[in-house]
Amino acid sequence: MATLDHIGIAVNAVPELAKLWKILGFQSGAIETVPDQGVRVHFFSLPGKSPHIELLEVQDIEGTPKNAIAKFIQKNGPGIHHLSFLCETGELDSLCLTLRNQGFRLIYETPRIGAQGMRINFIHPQTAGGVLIEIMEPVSGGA
Ligand code: CMX
Repeated sequence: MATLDHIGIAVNAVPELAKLWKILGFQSGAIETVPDQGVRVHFFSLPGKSPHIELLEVQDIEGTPKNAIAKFIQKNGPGIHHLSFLCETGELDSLCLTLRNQGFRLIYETPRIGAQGMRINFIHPQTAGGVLIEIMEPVSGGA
């Protein structure tokens, strides 16, 4: 079973939005650059509770082939970019297989490593009602 882990929000102005989430009681956590995704992730959490918030800031990295967040902001402006669901370690591959077999389009042939060392894949918004859905699992023995 997958649970809602976080909501990813594409942003231009991190400091203003950081202020908002702090007023709402969230604590700012780590800031992590994920070169593979061309993004800098700012984590905000309610202590001990899910879902948390990830503010996704474009990180210009030379050699990044395609920057999903930059393209999203260019087309839509800032806003909710994805919902992310967490499953148990060892469940992601079979979940991907089930989704594929049921006609859902996955972005990656095999999961990649994303923020916080998670194994991640995405369900394409065109087969998910216009919502980009991330599915992820902690890496075995880590994260
Ligand atoms: N939410 C909803 N719809 C989206 C979307 C999003 N986040 N991103 C793109 N779309 C829509 C586009 O607007 C487009 O709609 P129309 O066909 O109606 O015009 C459609 O999906 C397909 O667009 P596309 O041009 O074919 O594809 P894009 O180049 O825009 O790429 C996607 C879309 C999902 C394949 C790409 O963003 C991707 O590979 N995402 C996975 C990686 C990612 O998002 N990384 C950033 C977060 C990383 C992290 O959290 O660490």
